[in-house]
Amino acid sequence: SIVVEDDRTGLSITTLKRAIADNLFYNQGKFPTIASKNDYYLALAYTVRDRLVHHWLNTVQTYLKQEVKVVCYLSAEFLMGPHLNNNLINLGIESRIRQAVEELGLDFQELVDQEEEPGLGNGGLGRLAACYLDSMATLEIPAIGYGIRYEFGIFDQEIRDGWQVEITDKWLQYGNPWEIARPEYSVQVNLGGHTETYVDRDGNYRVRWLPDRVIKGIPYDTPIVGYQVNTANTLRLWKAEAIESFNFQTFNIGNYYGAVNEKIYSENITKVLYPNDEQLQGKQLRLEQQYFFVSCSLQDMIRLHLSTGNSLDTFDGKFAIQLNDTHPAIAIAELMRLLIDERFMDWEQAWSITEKSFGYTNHTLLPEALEKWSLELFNRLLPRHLEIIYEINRRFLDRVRIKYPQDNDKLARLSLIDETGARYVRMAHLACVGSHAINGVAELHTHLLQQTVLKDFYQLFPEKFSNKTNGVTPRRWMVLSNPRLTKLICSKIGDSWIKNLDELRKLEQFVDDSAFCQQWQQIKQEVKQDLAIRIRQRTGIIVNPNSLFDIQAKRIHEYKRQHLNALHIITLYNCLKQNPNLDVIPRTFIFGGKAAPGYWMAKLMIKLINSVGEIVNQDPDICDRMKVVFFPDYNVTNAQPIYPAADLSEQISTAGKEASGTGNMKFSLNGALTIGTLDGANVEIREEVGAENFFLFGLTAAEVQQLKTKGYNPRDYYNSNPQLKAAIDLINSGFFSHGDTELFKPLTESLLNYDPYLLFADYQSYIDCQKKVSQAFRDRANWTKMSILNVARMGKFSSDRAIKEYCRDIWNVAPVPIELED
Ligand code: 26V
Repeated sequence: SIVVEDDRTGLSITTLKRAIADNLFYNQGKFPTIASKNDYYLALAYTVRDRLVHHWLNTVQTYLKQEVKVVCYLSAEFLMGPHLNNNLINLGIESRIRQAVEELGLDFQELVDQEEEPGLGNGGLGRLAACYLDSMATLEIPAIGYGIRYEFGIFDQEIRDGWQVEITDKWLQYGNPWEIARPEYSVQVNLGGHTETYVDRDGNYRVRWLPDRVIKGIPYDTPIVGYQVNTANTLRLWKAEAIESFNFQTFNIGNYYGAVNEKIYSENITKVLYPNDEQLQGKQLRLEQQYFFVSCSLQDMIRLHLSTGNSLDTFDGKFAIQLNDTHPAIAIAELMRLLIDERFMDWEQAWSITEKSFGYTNHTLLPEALEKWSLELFNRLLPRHLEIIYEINRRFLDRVRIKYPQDNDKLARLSLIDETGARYVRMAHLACVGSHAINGVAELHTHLLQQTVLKDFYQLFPEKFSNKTNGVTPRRWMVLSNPRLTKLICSKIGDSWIKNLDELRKLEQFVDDSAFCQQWQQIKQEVKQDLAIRIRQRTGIIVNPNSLFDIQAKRIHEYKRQHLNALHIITLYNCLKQNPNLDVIPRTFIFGGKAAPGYWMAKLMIKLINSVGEIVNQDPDICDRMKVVFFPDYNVTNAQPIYPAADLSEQISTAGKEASGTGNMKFSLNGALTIGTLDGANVEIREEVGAENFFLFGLTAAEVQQLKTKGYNPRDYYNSNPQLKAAIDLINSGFFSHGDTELFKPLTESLLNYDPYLLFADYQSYIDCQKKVSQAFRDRANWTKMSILNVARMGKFSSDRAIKEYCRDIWNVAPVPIELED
């Protein structure tokens, strides 16, 4: 029989081949003979996009028609990673596409590798937003991700002479096939100027804002396809541009270049992502970015809401707005302004709607990471918002005063304005007061939040607080990144675990099945071989795939303690030098991660790791027993083959400092065992996989607190621990730095004199625990068993579970299945 398939939607191999050729010719404007790899990638990407457009448009139409409640996830970062492969998996068309591409005589992987990943995030927080979008689409939850379309995402990292070098991330330079600009939904955003009061026709006092800058926000939409469902939600990112009319005045008096300059200034707002672990205080452009995307997004919600004929009275019933940290917290003042100044609602009603609409997720306890903006800057940029914040604060403190009469310290601690020195707006306080729900991202973190940074708020409104332990999407972090293990698991327990990760428990019945264990170990071996090849390509270092792959991959930060890992490496090296015939388990130490460009200590940590590697890797006494690798440019693309190759996952932050961690989940889900402290989600991972399948070391958060209170002297540990002393002394001797005894002094001196993250206090416990790891790895059969049990018990850490909890406890939203018409 004859089947006529539409070249835009058909899925037969013949149609797919024709569609790719068609897109190459008509979209790329190339004959096959002169087409580049990237041309072919783009032709393929458009072919895949064509096949999801009907999902996407039907989803949007269904939400509008049924007037459903929509989750609006406000985040300054979305670390999406490459789209092509993910879309293929979620659409379930990977094998057909692969076949079509191969029949065209092309290398599928080579085309996939062409995609520049959208690195619009720093690390955990941005990647969490991406996992949550995947889960919301898969669970058929109506959702829009709102954020910033940075022209330059997180910098690319190169390592030169052991140092990090930052390279501009020009991810858009060859075009982005996954986005569609929607200039017809552009909005205007005001900045600067002043406010004035006026009396309206009914005799009411009103305020208007007379800004001195107006910027246009243009939305760019990217579809977010759910796994094996018809839902395709939207990620809507805003780009800043100049409005044409604003500087007509300048234009007319002949200052053409002045007007063009204005345009350049306006477009600066969405130019570049800030590294979030750098001091951001006082960075005006950062506050402009935050306000810009928040105002665009809220105006967009109001437009959507009114377009279906609704009144703003019902706004909170139709939108659940989640604040991903305090970066978008200005939304609370902005929604108030939009409702009161622009829609003439009264304060009480506007406040009631605002409170019911917002939820706030906190992602860090580090005091230096809590956002605050000086009143001077705030007033200069957002004069009306400052007035609104003062009014929110006045009403809030009045309530506090009634509850705690004559407790001025309490009032000062709770105030939205920090007046302890120079005055600041405290964004976390604004978020707490303006939201009906506040959550931390792991049980320990939520507990510490309630006992420390948000203690007074917890006492005031305990009912607002809850925990939502983070999760990761098994689609990207297992199915896509570890196809071999996915296939093995599916062969045993089917594939429903991909949507219901708790079903991984069924793997427990196979831990004593020796054939299965053999296969499991075999796969780990193959994946390690693949990574070994990549390591050789990227660094020139040859590693032994039979060695224990010990991996720490995450942003470089003192609290994450990559330098503690380095101290272990140096200690092991010293042991081998003293005792050359020592029978040790060969290890490959692999690091990956970027340091914020202005964070000198983190950059020095990278240099230290590379310097130690340089010595260890070429020392003939060490032979094949130790290798140290710094894998450059750790990002989503590079992370995908790293997690599956780990035997050991390093999660060694100082207890109480890592809010949750999500890399810890990705490693364990892929069969790595964890060496870790009782920090963040490590605590819950250990609970789930069982203490006997987890390598625990170090002080607890409470012990850290006690030790600091009592007075911590790192030098005592140095003086009384010969191994530790030897490691530090070796660094200071210039042994790893071509005789330069000064290079690492800032690092060693900081440890000896302050050691704010208690490396020395945890050192011995870590070294002892690493010995146990090595011992355990000798018994490969048992190690494999532990690996299988880790995977089998990771169900809790699916982002699907996390999203279901947000839906139930915070958002009050339900799934909306999408039917495909036409
Ligand atoms: C910001 C700053 C700014 C000032 C200097 C120090 C510093 C350190 C960290 C940060 C990041 C704060 C927000 C953040 O990215 N938190 C991460 O969120 C992840 C998702 O919930 C979580 O897994 C990580 O543990 C947490 O660090």
